[in-house]
Amino acid sequence: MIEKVLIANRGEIAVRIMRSCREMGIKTVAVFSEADRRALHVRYADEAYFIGPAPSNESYLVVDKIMDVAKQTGADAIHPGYGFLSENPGFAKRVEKEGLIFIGPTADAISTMGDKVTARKTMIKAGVPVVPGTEATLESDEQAKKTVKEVGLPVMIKASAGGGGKGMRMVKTEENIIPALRAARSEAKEAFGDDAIYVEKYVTSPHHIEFQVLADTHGNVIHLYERECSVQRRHQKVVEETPSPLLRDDVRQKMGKDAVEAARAVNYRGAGTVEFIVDEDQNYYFLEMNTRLQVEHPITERVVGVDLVKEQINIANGKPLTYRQEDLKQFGHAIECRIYAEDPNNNFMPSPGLIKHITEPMGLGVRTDGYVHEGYEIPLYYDPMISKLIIWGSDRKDAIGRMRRALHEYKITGVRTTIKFLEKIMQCDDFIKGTYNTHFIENNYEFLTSNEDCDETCEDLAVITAFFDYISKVDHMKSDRNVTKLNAWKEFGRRKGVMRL
Ligand code: MV4
Repeated sequence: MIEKVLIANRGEIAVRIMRSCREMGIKTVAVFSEADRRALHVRYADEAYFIGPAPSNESYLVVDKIMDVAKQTGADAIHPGYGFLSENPGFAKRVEKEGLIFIGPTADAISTMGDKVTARKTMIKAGVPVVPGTEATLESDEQAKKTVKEVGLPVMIKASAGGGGKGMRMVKTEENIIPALRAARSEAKEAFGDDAIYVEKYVTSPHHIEFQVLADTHGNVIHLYERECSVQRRHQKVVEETPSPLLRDDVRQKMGKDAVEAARAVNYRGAGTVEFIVDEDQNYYFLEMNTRLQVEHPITERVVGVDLVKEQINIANGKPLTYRQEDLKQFGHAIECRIYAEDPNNNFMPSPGLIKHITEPMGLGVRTDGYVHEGYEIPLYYDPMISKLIIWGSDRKDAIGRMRRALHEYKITGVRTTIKFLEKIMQCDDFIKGTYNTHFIENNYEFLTSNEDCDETCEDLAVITAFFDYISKVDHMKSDRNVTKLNAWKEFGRRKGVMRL
């Protein structure tokens, strides 16, 4: 039985994993880089060890260093979180070779799903629908041209080693086939050291809908329903929700069964996500499988009522799943907003730096998974995500209302954030109607970024707001004079249209 887990990650997900470990009475070991000495995951863990300089290829990605800490601390398992080493089959293999438990799938399942052409072949064999296209990689230019014509324009040319939109080219016209193929090849070679390319029919105005699955080592596989992830910007998810607002229930049931089949086809173990692309008529096609815990997993936890990290650990302990498919229902509605240290008014430039003030939302139906605090400096070396705001409501309308309220309460100063941008999304007709697809952000860009008040003045006023928030909480400062002052500031802020008290 697992008694001590090393978490080979940082940030909110490291803390998230440690929380479940603590609830289960499992000891935790953190690893940290130079940039993370003061980070929350270091303080939260029972033990923490330094593993090197800030760049992740000198710390969080160095397998030898992580294995050394695991062995020296007597950890019996390693949880990789997401990103970093989580989908590295060599790492999974190494952990098991050294007699430790990898909290995740087998190296074989990671490899099969990591190679998109192999994954497609495996799905075709398992009877899971894939986007019409090639079963093999494209070889010569002549063969590529012929294949594209068979599939029919427009097409997507994709890198087999890719995924998440990397090494992908859309082709609309015949004369673009060869240039797109060359571009995708060299990009893939550069990024993955593998220039294998395949082709799929282009699906117009698609939805991205993914299914959460859990598989134990006794042959039980279940799905925990879907997450609608169509609100994306440059292949980075911004908002996710469950249930999907437009998925028909008959389609949902079939997709769930196919997600389970996809997992079975690779002898899956642990938590995984099967991504589908869904067209306007709700035809769905397997796109890829993510063989890890995902950023957006909390919305599933909330609506289905399952702690996914606990399930991962139970599975790693060789226990059977705690739930049967027929026990699982979707209850209410959950939405996640990702809060990034990025500037929406400057093309989402990362905005690392010192957090001067932070007030996080609280109350009924609110969960924040984060790791920053006042005085913390967001390093520029890693993903700029600050936190995830996860809201539950009895239905979608209730959840949107609560998300707007929670975003209104959320105050961060010192760095630029995407909070106001997210508030705009929650006010956007296309989002409220629930009819949006993957083009949502580009289709509504003007509306979503029309925030004249995200400048220095706003920043100053937010600090003042935070100050008055504070004095209104402290009893001895609640003199009549201060209340009058507070109201004057509120009025000033309202007139400028920036005060959010
Ligand atoms: C596609 C597609 C249309 N047709 N494949 C983007 C990320 C990667 N996982 C696959 N992606 C796409 N593949 C075919 N055959 C459109 C996209 C796509 C997309 C998919 C999901 C969410 C957002 C997206 C944004 C642009 C393109």
